[in-house]
Amino acid sequence: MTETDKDSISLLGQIKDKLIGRKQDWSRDGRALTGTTAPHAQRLPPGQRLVSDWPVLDLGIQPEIPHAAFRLTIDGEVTNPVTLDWNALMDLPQHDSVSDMHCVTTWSRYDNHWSGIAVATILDLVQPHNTATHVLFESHDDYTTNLTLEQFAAEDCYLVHTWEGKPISRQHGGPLRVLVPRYYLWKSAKWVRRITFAGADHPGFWETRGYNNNADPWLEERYS
Ligand SMILES: Nc1nc2c(c(=O)[nH]1)N[C@H]1C(S)=C(S)[C@@H](COP(=O)(O)O)O[C@H]1N2
Ligand SMILES: [Mo]
Repeated sequence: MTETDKDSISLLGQIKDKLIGRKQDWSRDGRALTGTTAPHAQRLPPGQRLVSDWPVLDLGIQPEIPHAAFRLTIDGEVTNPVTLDWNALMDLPQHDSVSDMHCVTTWSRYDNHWSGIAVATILDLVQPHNTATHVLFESHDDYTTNLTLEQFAAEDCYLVHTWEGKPISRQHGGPLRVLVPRYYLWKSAKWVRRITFAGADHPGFWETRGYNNNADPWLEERYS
């Protein structure tokens, strides 16, 4: 092991200690509890700073998916598995919404205007079995992320194609991305191609690389 390796390992240890320490402080003064009892009483989650631009974060691949080639498969523990092309997706009821985004790299962006398909519409369409407890998302860059069905079924979750009145750009996951605004943005898959309902949890790309499985910004669930 080189000195640099040792330095970075002890640095990680310090960060981890600091994070654990902070969480312990919060749980002592009860602040962590606001995440479940009054989630949005404080609009800016702890440790976040407001930005007015929209940063781009991904694995370095930004797949291009023309509408003609677009397919979204929704399968797993459901009564009606479907593969939707772009027209089928657009034929579903469309909804507008406004929500904030919170990225684990500490930026937050308020009042984003979206259009897309409500998760409730998707649930109506595919009819998850009552054995379904979790959802796995797969994207065209092979990124994956996971949620509980309860997290995904929240009323502010959408499959979105439009941001501020314009098609979501390729760099931000267009033509279609997932939007799960009450969790850190790594839970919102860009370029989504498959949504699988399951009876067990399947941790995704970041969740198997040290990120927190639950990812609630108000509980500062950044790392595992
Ligand atoms: N397909 C895919 N989705 C992804 C990612 C990715 O690398 N690939 N990165 C995640 C992370 S870590 C973040 S912070 C957000 C960033 O979204 P943005 O680039 O539109 O800001 O996308 C999430 N969804
Ligand atoms: Mo991220």
